[in-house]
Amino acid sequence: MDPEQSDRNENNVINSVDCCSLGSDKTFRKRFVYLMAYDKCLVVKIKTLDIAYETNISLKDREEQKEKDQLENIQPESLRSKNVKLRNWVNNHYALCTLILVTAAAITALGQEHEQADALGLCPRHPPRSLCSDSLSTDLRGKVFVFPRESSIDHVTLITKLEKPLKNLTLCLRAYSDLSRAYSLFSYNIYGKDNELLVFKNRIGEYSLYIGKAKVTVRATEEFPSPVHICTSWESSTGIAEFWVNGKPLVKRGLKQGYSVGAYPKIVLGQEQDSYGGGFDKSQSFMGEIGDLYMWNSVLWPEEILLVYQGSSLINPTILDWQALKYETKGYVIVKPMVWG
Ligand SMILES: [Ca+2]
Repeated sequence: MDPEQSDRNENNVINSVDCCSLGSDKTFRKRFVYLMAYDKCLVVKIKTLDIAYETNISLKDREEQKEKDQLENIQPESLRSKNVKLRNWVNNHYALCTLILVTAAAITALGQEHEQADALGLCPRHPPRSLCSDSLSTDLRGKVFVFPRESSIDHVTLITKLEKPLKNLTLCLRAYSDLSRAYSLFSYNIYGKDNELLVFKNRIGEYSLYIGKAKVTVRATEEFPSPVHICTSWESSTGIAEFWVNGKPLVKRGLKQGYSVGAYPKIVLGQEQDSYGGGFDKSQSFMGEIGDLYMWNSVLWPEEILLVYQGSSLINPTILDWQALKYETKGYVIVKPMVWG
């Protein structure tokens, strides 16, 4: 699907909830759990699910499917049928998340509005302590994600705790692909907004940067096929977008001056999102290898870009760090040594 054909798959179902936004702590003792689904807050009564909560929190991966089935059976048949989409999303990493998702599905299906949670004073002013932040990060120095086949399934989700909108950003990565068709290099959506930040390769030597659905396109001289190092930056105050390909600056463009790129992103490598964490199209998928991905909440100086291109790790990445990366792979994605960097 063309990345400009936005919002086609959007709906009001909470079809994606990040474990990072679950909270319970003190509110759990009050027999409530709140759930932040980005711009919505649901409060969930822990009642019939008490026992399930207690017994599921420390489950091992291999037991999750069994427990997930049990949890789903807690829902009445009518609710289950209403929440097919949501169930497809059930996160298989955290039993707690699974439980809350199913509970939230029930609450949503029962027609309770998220405002109720606010009315009860249970919604946090800030997103609660991240469960995901406890998940292990991996040092991928010298390694790449290999996307070995063309599909509409295979992808990597990059996990970051980005709670404030971005006024400035820089993104760098290395990619090696022999695709000559268009593909997504970096797809960043926020809840309810497609193409919030997207780096898209249209054809050989032509790259587009999308900010808040607007787009600029730049041209570079490059050999095909050959590994490429790409940095792109955007600055809200001027709207100036820059591309650097293999350490060389391309002609500057400008877009979305004064805009802020939304927080709580869903970041996907390997596929181009048309909804929040989904809406993939095989014809825009990436096939090849991606490595050395870093993202900052600032515009790097040209000297810094060159250091990054040369492989220096002096510049401390604030949003995504290849040397401490939190990610999840889905489908056929393999981590291998980088042999071409
Ligand atoms: Ca899109």
